[in-house]
Amino acid sequence: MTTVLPQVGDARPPFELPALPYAENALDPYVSSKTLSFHHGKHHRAYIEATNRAVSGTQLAELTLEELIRTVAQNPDDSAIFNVAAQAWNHAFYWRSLRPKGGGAPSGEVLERIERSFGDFDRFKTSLAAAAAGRFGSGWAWIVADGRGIAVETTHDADTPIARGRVPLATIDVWEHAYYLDYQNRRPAYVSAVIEHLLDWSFVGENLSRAEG
Ligand code: MN3
Repeated sequence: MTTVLPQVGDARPPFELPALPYAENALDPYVSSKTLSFHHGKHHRAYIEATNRAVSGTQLAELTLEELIRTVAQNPDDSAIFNVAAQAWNHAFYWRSLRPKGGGAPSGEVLERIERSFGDFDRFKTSLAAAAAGRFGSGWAWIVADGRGIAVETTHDADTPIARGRVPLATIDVWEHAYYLDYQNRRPAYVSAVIEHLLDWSFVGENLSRAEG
């Protein structure tokens, strides 16, 4: 199986916290530097460190991060390891799903797929916003490849589409820690800001090309 997120997914333990792909204040005002500092420097780091502790000295330490996630996803007894490993991966994928001056509309193959599945881009955006805002409790909203089209799905807590062999194209973290400092309880305002101003459509296109490659 090809690596979904190169450099992160194919890394082996001890895993390292991937650097943010932009400055900590680059997503202001939509995601503040204070949020990014805690989210990346504390939350994401804690998931990486917990994953390293969990696999240290076991046969699981021989697996890449994506192999580890798919392996422990098969066994309910490994749910504690799954949760931290999946969160280590999900956050790396989330940083890459955003960029300063992102948002706008995609073109080419990505837009064609969206139109095939949703009719038009506005209906897609409405579906993504509703899914992300409506996910009960903690979790993630995902744009995923779906046959010749594109689908929107959500996962609960740490769950990730790569555990089921799905191909994610971008994600929005909807855990409260992703937006509470900036938006308090207004998750829909955070989701809307991400979609309109931060989503990196070139990353979506890269993931689609890799999936088809
Ligand atoms: Mn998070």
